[in-house]
Amino acid sequence: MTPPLTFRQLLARSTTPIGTFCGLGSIDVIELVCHAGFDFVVVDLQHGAFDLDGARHAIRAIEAAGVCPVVRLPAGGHTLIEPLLDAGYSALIAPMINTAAQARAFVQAASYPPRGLRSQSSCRASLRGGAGYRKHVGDQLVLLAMIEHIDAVNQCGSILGEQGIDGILIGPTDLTSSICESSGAAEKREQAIAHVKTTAQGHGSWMGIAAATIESARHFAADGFQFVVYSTDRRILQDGLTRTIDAWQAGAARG
Ligand code: 3PY
Ligand code: MG
Repeated sequence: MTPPLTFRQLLARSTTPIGTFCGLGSIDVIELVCHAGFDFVVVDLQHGAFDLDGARHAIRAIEAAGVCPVVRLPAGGHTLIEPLLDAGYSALIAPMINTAAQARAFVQAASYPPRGLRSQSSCRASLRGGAGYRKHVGDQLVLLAMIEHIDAVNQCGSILGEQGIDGILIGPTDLTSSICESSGAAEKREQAIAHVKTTAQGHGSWMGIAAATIESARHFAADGFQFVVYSTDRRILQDGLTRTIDAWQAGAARG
């Protein structure tokens, strides 16, 4: 079996990769998402039902389906970084990174010395990576800081300046809620997104964004974002169920 593309390999293709957040905690749902054709799956430990053990099962299912596994950590959940890397995840998203110091702590937890504090052990990742694992793990590792607070927008230059941060993922929902304005929040959010985008481009960093609709996902891809995370497994399922029952009820009303 050919191994799935890594996140770096996905980003090197000419088409914009699309993933979704999976938080329902179900390996069956993850398999459905993979077989639907998503390029990557984000196992969501921030808002989802997965624990470490669930995330360890999830990576096996995602890889077996030939899809790229990514994990979103809980906010401030750096103690999980080591076991998630040991389990074989090599693309990590840290939510709510608002300062350069938080970005540095993220990089340190994910890196072996001398850059970081990751401890060495034989693990699933080293078994698969072979003898050179420790030396080469950095070539595959992708660390993405979520920019989803207006403070993070103001600090995004220094966040992206931290060595080891490969890129950012904008979280428009939390970003909007951090813009404490009753009017003009949408315009401020657009300005904030444009500022982050220009800054990321200036740093040569990867930039992705969470999109609530497929139309906005397309818009962001056309606008230069290099990856999009569309919706969540929960919402996609809910939309499908709602559409189904709406169609049934529309027919019942006629019949
Ligand atoms: C946000 O938009 O805040 C997100 O975290 C996307 O999941
Ligand atoms: Mg968020």
